[in-house]
Amino acid sequence: MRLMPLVALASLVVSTTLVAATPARYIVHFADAASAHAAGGQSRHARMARADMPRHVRSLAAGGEVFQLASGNEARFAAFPGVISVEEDRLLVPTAIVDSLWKRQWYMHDPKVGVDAEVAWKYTRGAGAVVAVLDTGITPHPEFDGQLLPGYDFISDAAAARDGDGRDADPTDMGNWSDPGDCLSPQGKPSTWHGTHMAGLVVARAGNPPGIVGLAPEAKLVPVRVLGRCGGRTSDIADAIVWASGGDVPGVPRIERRVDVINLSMGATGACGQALRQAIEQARSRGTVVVTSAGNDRKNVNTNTPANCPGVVSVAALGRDGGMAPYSNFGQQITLSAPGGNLGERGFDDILSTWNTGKRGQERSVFGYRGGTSVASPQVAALVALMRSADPDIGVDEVASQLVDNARPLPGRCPKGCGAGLMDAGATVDAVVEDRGRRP
Ligand SMILES: [Ca+2]
Ligand SMILES: [Ca+2]
Ligand SMILES: [Ca+2]
Repeated sequence: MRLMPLVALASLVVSTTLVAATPARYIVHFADAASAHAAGGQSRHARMARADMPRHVRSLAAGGEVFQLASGNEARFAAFPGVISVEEDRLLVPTAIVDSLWKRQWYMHDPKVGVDAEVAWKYTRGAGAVVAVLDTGITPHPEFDGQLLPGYDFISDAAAARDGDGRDADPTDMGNWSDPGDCLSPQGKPSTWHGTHMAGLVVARAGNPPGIVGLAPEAKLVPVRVLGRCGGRTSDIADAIVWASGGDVPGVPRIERRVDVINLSMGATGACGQALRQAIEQARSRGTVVVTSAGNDRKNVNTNTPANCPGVVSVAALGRDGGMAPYSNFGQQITLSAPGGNLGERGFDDILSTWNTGKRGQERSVFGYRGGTSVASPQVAALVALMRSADPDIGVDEVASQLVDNARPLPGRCPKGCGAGLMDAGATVDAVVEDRGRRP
């Protein structure tokens, strides 16, 4: 993983670009003021006889005369004496403020292995849709300013939560570092800021601040904290799924509106238990799509839960070459795949998103690369947000079938099963918009 401190980012660049406009106006340059004057008079006289002659508009301060003329009649200027040159009075538009790390977000725009974000953005950037990320919580980051809705902290064990109490309304990520001997592991590990990385992939702001942009930058994100020290309990995760999808959880105020999609970039070995099964089925019945990572165990996905739960959209990871990433789970229960990176061989082949420098507690907000099926899943969740923004009435099963029907054939190899192929945001949103138009 590589860190890119915020301070190293180049300043905001706003430049202008020349673009060709409908050439209805021209700037004509004359050899001398007398010729210019004569041309102005000539055009007035000529127009009394013929409406398609140039009309003088004004003189420019630095030289040149502006004329209006029907497009394609430029030859009319030849009748003027002393003309040196004629140029279109072209329209200039501000260049979009580009996120300075956009080029490094290959997973969004690479023609072969990217998800085709820009085609989807012709229709929508996610306005009106809401995504819940159930994860380690959230850290403050300039890319999240104005992007978050109130979340909740479902970790009921204060020791795992590290915030001094059980469930509460503050989903701030307190860090999930472990000391040697913790979590049945001899080695200690630094905090992962996993939820922060997931959130950026969905809703990092377009343009300002000029870092990255999420796939659904006009959607809103509900940060829900369920993973703490050594992970998260099924019981807390099941309650959080019910809550985010608009259901009642005793002792927790109901969410203002059910989210369109829940992202679960998490897993454990084993069958799908009844608690998660019921929570997911309830969420689906209320109209919330559940997207999960397939897991990074190089195994059949049917060994990993919740990716093996009925009704979920389960997402395998592709490497930089567009084939199945070597760490990814696979198999018949994969719905589709998304870019997940190569896991660290070369940092920039992984997935860039929002991050924090703290080894234990939070420190500075930065950007960092991570790989895994974890980072593949929220890209699909963000696409679901775009779909719901394009068509708020699209149902849970229709979302899944559109994702599948519009996935691209894999650019690389996946003999063991990567579902329908590579998620294609452009083709999928295009299809949703078309179908919406057909609905009576
Ligand atoms: Ca707490
Ligand atoms: Ca808390
Ligand atoms: Ca940004």
